[in-house]
Amino acid sequence: MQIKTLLLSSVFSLNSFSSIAQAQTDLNIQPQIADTVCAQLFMDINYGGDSLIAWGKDTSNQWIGRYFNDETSSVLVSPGCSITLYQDWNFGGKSLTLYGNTSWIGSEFNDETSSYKCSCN
Ligand SMILES: [Ca+2]
Repeated sequence: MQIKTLLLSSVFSLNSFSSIAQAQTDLNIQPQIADTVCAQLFMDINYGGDSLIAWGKDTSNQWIGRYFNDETSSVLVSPGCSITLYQDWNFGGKSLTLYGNTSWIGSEFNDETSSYKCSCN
């Protein structure tokens, strides 16, 4: 229970990609946590490059981490889910809400995301 709480609250607060990868590995042995993918953020257009998964039906990340900061260019959004991307950490600055898969988030928001909120029906 302690591990589940820790993963849910901190997996996207981790600063390095290696830490994120480790957390995702840990999630693989907790299938009840990994059941819902709210969205998947990609560094490149057309869902290319390294990606970051937003696990859970209602999740937020006030700091996307140094590795992913100002990198997001495309996003897969699970059916029934939506994600709001924020330009600054702690949900600050401009925002952009996506309601479905978005192969290119547009020049205005490209490489700008520093935090996000994601939820599913
Ligand atoms: Ca990018």
